[in-house]
Amino acid sequence: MTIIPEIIITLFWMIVFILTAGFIGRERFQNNPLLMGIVIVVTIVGTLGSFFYFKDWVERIIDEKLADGASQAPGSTSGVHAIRDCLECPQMIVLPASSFQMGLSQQEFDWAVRLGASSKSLRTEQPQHKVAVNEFLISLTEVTRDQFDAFVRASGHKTASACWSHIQGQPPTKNWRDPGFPQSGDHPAVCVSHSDAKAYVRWLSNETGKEYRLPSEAEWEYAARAGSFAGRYWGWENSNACRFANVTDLTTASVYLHLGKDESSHFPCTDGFAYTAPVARFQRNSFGLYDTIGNVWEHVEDCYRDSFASAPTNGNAWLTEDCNNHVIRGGTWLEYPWQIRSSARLGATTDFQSSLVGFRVARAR
Ligand SMILES: [Ca+2]
Ligand SMILES: [Ca+2]
Repeated sequence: MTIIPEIIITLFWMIVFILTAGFIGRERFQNNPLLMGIVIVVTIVGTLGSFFYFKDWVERIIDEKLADGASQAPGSTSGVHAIRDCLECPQMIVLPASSFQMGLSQQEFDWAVRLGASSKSLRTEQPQHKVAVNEFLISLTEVTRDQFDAFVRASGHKTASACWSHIQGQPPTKNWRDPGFPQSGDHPAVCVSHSDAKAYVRWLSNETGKEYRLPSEAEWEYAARAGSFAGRYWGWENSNACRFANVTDLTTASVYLHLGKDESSHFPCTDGFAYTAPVARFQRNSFGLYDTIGNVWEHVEDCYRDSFASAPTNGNAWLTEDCNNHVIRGGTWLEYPWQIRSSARLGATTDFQSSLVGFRVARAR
């Protein structure tokens, strides 16, 4: 983060304020009430604006320092008590019961618009509302190919080969074994539909005797924000995203030449992955979770609605009887920066498969 503009602006208005206060007592100044009025009004407006600008800057620095301090070495699970219910089960951690503000704050809304988001699309992430979440467990990472492969081998589950490729215009013929780009076993399983993810958690429940499920949308956002009030758990800046997530970086932009050249289309940094990245490769959030934002969109339990009006406030999934459209969260390796946010959400039909979409799992204690 560059701090020079913030310091210059704040110092400038402090000096103007001090000079104005000094001039007010002078006779020549008092003899010109119009000039004095204009100067006082401009000074007050500028000083107040500077104060709020400075306050916002301090909050951003604090948030990024908290994220830095909480972050651990990539791939490390030190400091996190992870639970694994079987050899091929995802590692789980306990998140404490708490409450948080779900959805877009006005500050996030304004920031997302500056990144390039449309006001209309952002309305689907509002109104911001307070949600109380019970204690639950969530997987440290997205479910990997190896973990999904164990499920397929044991259960005989068949997925469709109707996965949308990452290449626009290609017919949807891919599948989780061949998403259209190279993956090793520690990459997130993609081309898995909401139905496939539900089948996986049913199998996991049978295998372990624990009640595995997809996280509710509220649980997912609580987990992804990890106490941060910024638009991303690491802060607001685009320039440091590549330390925390696999995003549309300069590596991806070198492959997808149709992407624009500016910061509205990709992040101005290098994470080293043109497509998906192995899970737990980047710094985790202060809860200890990896890749909540970026790498792949993640299925959650809830049915999709285009607003949070009347959404549950108890952390439960928001369901309806005739639900064929479910929520996905977190953005991906091929997404505009304005979609790489804690609050970003989309709807996907129950059988929708994409090389951009995977999932992580949750369960009660
Ligand atoms: Ca990338
Ligand atoms: Ca993710």
